[in-house]
Amino acid sequence: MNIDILSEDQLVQLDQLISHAENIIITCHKSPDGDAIGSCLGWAEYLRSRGKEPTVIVPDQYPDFLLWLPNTEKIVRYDKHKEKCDMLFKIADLIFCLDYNTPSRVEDMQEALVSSPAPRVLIDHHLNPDVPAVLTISLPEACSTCELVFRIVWQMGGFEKLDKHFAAPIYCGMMTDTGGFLWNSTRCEIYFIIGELLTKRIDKDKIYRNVYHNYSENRIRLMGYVMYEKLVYLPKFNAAYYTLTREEQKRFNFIKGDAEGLVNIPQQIKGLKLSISLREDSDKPNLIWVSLRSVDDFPCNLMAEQFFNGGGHLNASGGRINGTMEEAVEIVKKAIIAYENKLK
Ligand SMILES: [Mn+2]
Repeated sequence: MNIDILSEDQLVQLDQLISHAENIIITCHKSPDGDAIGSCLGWAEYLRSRGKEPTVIVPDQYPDFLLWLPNTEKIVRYDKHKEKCDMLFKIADLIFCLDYNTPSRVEDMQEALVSSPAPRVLIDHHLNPDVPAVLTISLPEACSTCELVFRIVWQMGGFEKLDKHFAAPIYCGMMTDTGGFLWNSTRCEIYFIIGELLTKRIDKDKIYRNVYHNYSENRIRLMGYVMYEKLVYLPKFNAAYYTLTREEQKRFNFIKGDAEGLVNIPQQIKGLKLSISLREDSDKPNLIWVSLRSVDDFPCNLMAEQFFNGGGHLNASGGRINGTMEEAVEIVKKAIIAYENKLK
């Protein structure tokens, strides 16, 4: 299968940029996810196989469920080591920008990134790439930046001498950006790549467990409680919502991230189009966080803008309400009625 993405000129240019560079930095966006971290680690591994010693610099903390990835201990956090990182950006002679399309996505690291004299190379799959770079490798149809990193390494002939230290992070990023190959993952190139990654003896089932089977007992019980006691299902509107108060969060020893993904669960109800979560802030009174999920063409983002001081993507949005939970529930009911035609 031909999975080449670079033109002959780009291939030569990238090869020469790497060959001539001594101080290479690899960066990704703020709040790095599996694809951001995976692509940085995979690309670093490739550069090491070419005798380079790149530094992976990330703007801030990445999730615990990625800690098992090989070489995470080598990652430098900008928020923790600003001075050291600023110095590295000054002496850098090549910077890779992975998994983001515009400099503002690195937030506090932006100044260091754009003022560095080093040429930048962008490798990304978001729409409208806008990072000043000598080489922009952008392919929005790719499932992940990890897919792009693989295809570049493959085309450069570097895959053969790499091992699972490359394959594991690349697989991990492809998996997390597709929700475990549940969405945006129907292109056959993806499975060609997975087939090749498996030859490096990664345990894909274990990678899945490391990332997704990572809950505390409390979180599992909270999930059961919310779905059994708190979910309000409105079959006439193909919608559902639930509330989660501060008291309840305390009862289940709620920690940051425990509510993550809860709002997706009601979507497993047959025919459901809209799921809404209302969660009281764990500290601030009268602040309710709203999450919305939808399927097909139901515009969560418009509803979030109109009713919840928020916005987002077509099928996944968020917002906030300043008020009590009772008031928030009333707003949700109004919003559902306002969108009745689109829900039925
Ligand atoms: Mn990505």
